[in-house]
Amino acid sequence: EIKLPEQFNFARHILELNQDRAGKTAYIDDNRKLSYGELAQASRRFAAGLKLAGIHREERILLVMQDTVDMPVALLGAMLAGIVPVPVNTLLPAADYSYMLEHSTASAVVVSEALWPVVQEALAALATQPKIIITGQGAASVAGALSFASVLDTAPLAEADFARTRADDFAFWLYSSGSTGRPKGTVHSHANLFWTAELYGKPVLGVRESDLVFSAAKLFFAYGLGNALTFPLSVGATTVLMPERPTPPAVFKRLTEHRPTVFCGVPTLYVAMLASDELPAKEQVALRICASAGEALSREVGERFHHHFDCHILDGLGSTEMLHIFLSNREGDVHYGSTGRPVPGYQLELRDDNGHAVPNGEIGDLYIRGPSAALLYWANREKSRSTFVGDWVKSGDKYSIDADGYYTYAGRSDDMLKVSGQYVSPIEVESALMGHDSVLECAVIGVPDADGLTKTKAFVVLRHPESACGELEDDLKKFVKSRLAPHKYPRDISFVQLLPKTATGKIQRFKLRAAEGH
Ligand code: 3SK
Repeated sequence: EIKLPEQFNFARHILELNQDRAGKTAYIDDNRKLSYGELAQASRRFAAGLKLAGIHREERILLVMQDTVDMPVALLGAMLAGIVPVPVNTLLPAADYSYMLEHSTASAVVVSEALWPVVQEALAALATQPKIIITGQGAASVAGALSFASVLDTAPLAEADFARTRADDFAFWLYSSGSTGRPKGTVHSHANLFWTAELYGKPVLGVRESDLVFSAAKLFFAYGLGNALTFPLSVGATTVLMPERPTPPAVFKRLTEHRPTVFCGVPTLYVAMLASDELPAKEQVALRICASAGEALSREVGERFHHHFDCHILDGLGSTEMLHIFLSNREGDVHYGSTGRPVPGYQLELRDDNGHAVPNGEIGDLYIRGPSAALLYWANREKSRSTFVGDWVKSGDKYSIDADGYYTYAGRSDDMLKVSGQYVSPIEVESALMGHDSVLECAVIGVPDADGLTKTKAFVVLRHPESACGELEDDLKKFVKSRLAPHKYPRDISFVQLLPKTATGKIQRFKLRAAEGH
């Protein structure tokens, strides 16, 4: 049985583990390759540079960064110094960054040059300004900002100065969204990263030293962070990073040019890849194993992918709170249409509304217990208490178990939707729509498409029903896109005369779902 020492720093652990691989490539992006030796040096320099810039241990730094080799350097460098990186989604509107900067009281924000305009807008709304570090040439035109290169331009942090963190110390945060309220700052420890590699990355996904790993899911997601940092670095593998959005052409380019052996995606992407005319032939790629998470992968999609590439997709379930996958299919035991069985090291329970275990075959609320569980939601005692219940973490998903122990997804226990592998709160979309002058009231639900993927659909009552037209529909979609992260806009809008409501005026979304046949 593995036991971590009390004193443990995940970044230091990774550097020590790969000391003898100094010449081996750790990361490849569109412009650069970084060897393990260079990764160690750059991380140590970044750690020293942050300290020189006046950032102290346990302070947070927000990372608004695209997936390039700078991102692992920033993550590992911060952790080496005991500074807490908070990587965030790069597609958010300015208001979300303002909230996260304020909520985390970040001492610094590290920004990819291309994302500076939206971060600049976010900063304008803040009373207190963090230090600003911008990649590329971005800092040259921003008063007081440091360039990423200048932070790196210092002597590497001496080993004696590595932060003497404990395994249970705060290492990094990830923001996770709920059906109501603001995103929650999910606080993870150094030990948690270690455990996701030990329990899932190595034994289930089977990442090994000879692998070339490519994750379409970005490093700012818990899923991408494991796929493209924790797992490959824990075995000395090489990782390809892609800064742009994971469209099929962008993914095919990497699959055929770099020929990764391990690929991690989400169901929407697998569906889009299989539907594309440009889908590469099996011989053009070198895939050995793939992972899917974010939402349930349908049986047909899994089978079609396997038939085409002769490579399995391991569908699994993880969460930001558990940091990575705790329920999964595995090689030699792939049941498409099911999320598989618990990852050894995690215990799962399905409970009824009274908290009692449900019998096999019945649907229950999923609870998980395992060593990679987050410590808390920052400054949110109420949500921390209702999610982290004793040893157990409430996932918010509903599942059933068949007689052979395989788990099948049965929906969410809250109103949350999973679209393109990311959470969407119907309430958030509704309030964005309500901001449009023409909308009197509205309701948003999830509707499965022909591939079994959830799409958001809005039912809108107009102030002037006669104004309903295709142009207004497009306008409403654009309106939501301009206010929320792009994956949240409703793919379909139906103009209705009224919404089904209870006697007390609560919208009955279940009636809308039933009318859609679900
Ligand atoms: O969405 C998931 O299934 C997931 C998987 C791994 C890590 C994190 C998440 C949210």
